Amino acid sequence: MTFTLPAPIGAPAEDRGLPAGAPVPDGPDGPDPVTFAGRAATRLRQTDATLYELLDREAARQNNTLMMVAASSVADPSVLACGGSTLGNLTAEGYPGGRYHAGCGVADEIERLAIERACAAFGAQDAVVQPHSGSSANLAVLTALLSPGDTLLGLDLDCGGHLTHGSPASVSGRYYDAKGYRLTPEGLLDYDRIRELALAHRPKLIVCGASAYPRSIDFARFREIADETNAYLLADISHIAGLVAAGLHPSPIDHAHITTTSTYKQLYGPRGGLILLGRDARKAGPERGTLAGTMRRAVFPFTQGTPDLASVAAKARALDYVAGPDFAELAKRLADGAQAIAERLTERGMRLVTGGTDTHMVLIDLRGTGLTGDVAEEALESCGVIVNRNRVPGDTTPVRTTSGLRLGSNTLAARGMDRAAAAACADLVADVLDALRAGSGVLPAAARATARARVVELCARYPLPGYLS
Ligand code: DSN
Repeated sequence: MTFTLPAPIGAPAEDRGLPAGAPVPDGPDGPDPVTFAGRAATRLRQTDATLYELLDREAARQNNTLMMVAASSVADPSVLACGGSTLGNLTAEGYPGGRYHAGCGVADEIERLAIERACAAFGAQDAVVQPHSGSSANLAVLTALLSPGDTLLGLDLDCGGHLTHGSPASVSGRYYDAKGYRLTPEGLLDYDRIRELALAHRPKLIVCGASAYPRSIDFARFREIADETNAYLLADISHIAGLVAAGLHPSPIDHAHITTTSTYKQLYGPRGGLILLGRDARKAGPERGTLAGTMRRAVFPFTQGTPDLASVAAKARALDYVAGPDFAELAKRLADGAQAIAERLTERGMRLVTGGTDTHMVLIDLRGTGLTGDVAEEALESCGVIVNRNRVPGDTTPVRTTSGLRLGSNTLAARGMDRAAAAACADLVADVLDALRAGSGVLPAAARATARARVVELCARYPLPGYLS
């Protein structure tokens, strides 16, 4: 099955897959004054065939593979349209009503709309919508609340924390005195131990949230610990933001002083980040003004220059969907899908970190199977199943090897997959891993061909939403 970018209005019939000379219908994919999408695609094809071909191949790859990377999702074409719009031409340093360039009247309206929608989606009091990513959002928070050398406490990277939560590989662990908390032998957060560490180290900031933790997080308990130790609490909900917005995971908005998220994972939005504030928004910040004002200054001018207004518009589009009536169904589907994957993998004899999931994420512990994460990831990719190798608690293998695989259901849910279809994806994963084990780390060609055919069939039955029709 091939997948090409849509032909523009006015393109010859044969470019649209119609018989030569057939009347060309008007369609939604032609040039328009907002994105110039069709015209832009034609210009790209005419002026840079190399790049056009690469983009076409990537579109086909996404359509014809099962994306199960927990840190990804698929944005609606209307989100992509905003990201590719003429707003990308705009330089607009500052915030609505206080820019450092002229010509920003429309941009102001768009940014205000994005803020309004972010607040509506999460029940927040205020939002900063300019961070270029979740990492940028976290680093803005850190630099606003901490001075170099100050102590922060976050989940260790190899227990599922994020680089920006104090890893020595990141500014967050290099410029600050980062202390880490770990997990119980079962892979769970140990709140009593976190409290002990907070009392011992007296961090100025406690970070909760994770990149590889499949269970619910008790944000209220974290806030109790932060209050007892006079620390700020940052909740990074990048992985679970959709479940939070849909009410399927407890919300940190009024527990954490500050909540951050990336927008391209469970919000099905563009590359980007958000800073959200709840009941502490209007309280005094560490220096002058409110905490919300501190966060705005932390993004611009402290850590970023001009915002990407096209991305801000794309966030506004995605957040409107998140706050709307259809999102609850999608969020329920992704939670159900993850449950179905966890159940089926367990039935198939796989060991899961924590034994299951409360979120979209399932972590397979490969220890004892003779496989490592890198070999399993590569074999699955060769069949069209895209996952990522991941360390598991207590892992002693190098980061590029790992003893685990991390799976997620965001994109499967967007494709409309119900529990049964998600379980079929889990069976596919289990079949490939079983065949890989039987082949002592080499996937037999017949097993690959069978798995690849099942992937193609599933992708055709559950196409990416809005892309081909
Ligand atoms: N934080 C990284 C991950 O979870 O994979 C990228 O989003």
